[in-house]
Amino acid sequence: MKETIWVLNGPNLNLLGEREPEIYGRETLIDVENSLREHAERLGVNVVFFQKNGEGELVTLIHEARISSQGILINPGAYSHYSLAIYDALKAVAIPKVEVHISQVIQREDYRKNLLTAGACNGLIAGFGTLGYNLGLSALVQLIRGGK
Ligand code: CA2
Repeated sequence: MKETIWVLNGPNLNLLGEREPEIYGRETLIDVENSLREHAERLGVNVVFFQKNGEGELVTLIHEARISSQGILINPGAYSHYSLAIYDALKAVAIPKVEVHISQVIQREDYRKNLLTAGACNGLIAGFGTLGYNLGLSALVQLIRGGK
């Protein structure tokens, strides 16, 4: 049976493509989801998409993902840098998790260099633009199938 991956995007990512193209590119979140859908087809997995602006909403989805999915691909947006609640939720869920950032966060402002939630994930992909989501999905599928 096909594995199911939940793709969670955090605050403001619904506006992707509308501003700061020099940092985030021109693709919209719909473009990202379409590309991930195609990539998922190639990998033979199902993908289910969510975008939430609220911290608690993301926490609830992470809890639900442990029952309804085999892996989480997450871009927590600005929460990545300080949300202990999202960190704890990710820690509590024992399925593979990969965090993705569109921008190269470690080359940006100091407050973006603190990657709290990534510490609760199996791995982190940053700086490859929206391609990072597809790279993250590939990594996640390997983690799930390889059992690493
Ligand atoms: O690089 C990333 O993927 C970020 O997670 C994006 C977050 C930012 O707070 C993180 O530090 C790094 C910001 C998302 C804002 O999304 C928009 C992008 C372009 C246009 C409108 C919103």
